[in-house]
Amino acid sequence: MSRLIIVSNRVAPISEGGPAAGGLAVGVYDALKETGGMWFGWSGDVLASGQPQIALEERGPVTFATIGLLRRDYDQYYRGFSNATLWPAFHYRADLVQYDRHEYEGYSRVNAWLAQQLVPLLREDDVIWVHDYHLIPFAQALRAAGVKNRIGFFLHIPFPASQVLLAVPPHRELVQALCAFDLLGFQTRPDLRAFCDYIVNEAGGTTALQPDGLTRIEAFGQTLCAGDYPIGVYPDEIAELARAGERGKPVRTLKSTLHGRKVIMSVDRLDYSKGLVERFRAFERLLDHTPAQRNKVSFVQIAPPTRADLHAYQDIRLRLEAESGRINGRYAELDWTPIWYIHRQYERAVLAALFRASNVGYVTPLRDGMNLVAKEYVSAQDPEDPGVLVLSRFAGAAQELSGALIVNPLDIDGMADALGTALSMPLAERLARYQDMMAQLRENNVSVWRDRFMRDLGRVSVRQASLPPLERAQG
Ligand code: GDG
Repeated sequence: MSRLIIVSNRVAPISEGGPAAGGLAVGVYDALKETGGMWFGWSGDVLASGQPQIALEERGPVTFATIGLLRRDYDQYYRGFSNATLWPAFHYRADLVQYDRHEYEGYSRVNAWLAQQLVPLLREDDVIWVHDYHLIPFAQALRAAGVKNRIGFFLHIPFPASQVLLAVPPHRELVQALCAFDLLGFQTRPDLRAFCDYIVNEAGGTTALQPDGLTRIEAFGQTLCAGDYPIGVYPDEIAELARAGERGKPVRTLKSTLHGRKVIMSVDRLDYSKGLVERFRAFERLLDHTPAQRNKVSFVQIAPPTRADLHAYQDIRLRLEAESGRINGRYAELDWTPIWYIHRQYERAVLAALFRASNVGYVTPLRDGMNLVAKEYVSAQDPEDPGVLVLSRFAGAAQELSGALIVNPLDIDGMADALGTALSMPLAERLARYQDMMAQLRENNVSVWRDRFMRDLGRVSVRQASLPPLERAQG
């Protein structure tokens, strides 16, 4: 059987309770620990000088192959082009896009270097699955090094509309690089459509939907396939974690502090794409418009630090601190704090238990590839007495979780209304919505996501070699 080789920017440090904050780490680790294989990528170390060396570590069925980055590479490839150019652009924040040609050169250079590090570890029949925006040129780099294996790519974040992508100066080179993969996976159909739109209208290529549901793409002299593969979770595993934590200390502390008040819960990396400021304001609006909710509900926002050495992230942190202080200053009483803003990380089991103990899951990103927190929140609920999910229409998860109260995160009044509706929703309706969403989560769990992608990757390369040229193009 061929080995699965996962390549991602960061190989997550895995502790007993699974990986820490970050959706890619959670999803990929869950997918890999079942099949076994190798996970290759950056160790998280930044070296001042020297020659970074690969470290290999076996943990059960998974081999972790990690390597440090030199300071300049970290600055250009990771902090620079990946996170100050691609991340904002792909989340529709053209206003935050910074571009520096040297950083882009660093991005390309580090991709080529990482690919060269991987080559000696590869076997002929390995299947390589590359993840996310840091590694767009990775297949091109592997091919240049003579690698003939099947190579797939999954984008965890949105693929932006062409007019937004054009804000990234080397947009054409990036899309051309994507076309060196055998299979491209996107989180949702709208992301796949956005990619196809670029291929047809900007790159002069063709796309055609095949009977098997994959989209065949011809562009830049390459033929490849693309599809949508919404990432999932293991809902029953999360439910079990949440149930086990029901009587644990964090939940007891929460409950004793709340004195029977309701609780709205949010968990996000502290990222400007997550819509935190708008979310705080909508909670304030709920208190403004519904005096009966004052002193009856608290909003807990857990927001572990992330990319704290980037200016845009320091800025969102300051804004949130100001907003939570301002709102608490307006409404807090001696015995009640409206917003608990907690800038630290918790264990996965604690989060699951807190989700279960809360009445509303409040997940309102401005843009999100999928958003696993939304899926984890639903999974963690008590099946007899579930909470309500309030979910942004701009999270990929909204394409699947129709049992949520879907909101526009820019509509502060609309979000405040949805919070009010969620807090007073009768049990029968909560049950119906929960059951609907749980059925969906079970049907498309993270193994299904992985298996669909791997099955298609196994098919495409064989077929691409034998297919006749496209007869009919579609946008
Ligand atoms: C990217 C895409 C896509 C959060 N705080 C803590 C913690 N977390 C965990 C959550 C969840 C994960 O991190 C976050 O995943 P999300 O999906 O919500 O968001 P991103 O990190 O932006 O992930 C996203 C995802 O990739 C997967 O494809 O869904 O759209 O942006 O699992 O529970 N975990 C722990 N402590 C925390 O304090 N242990």
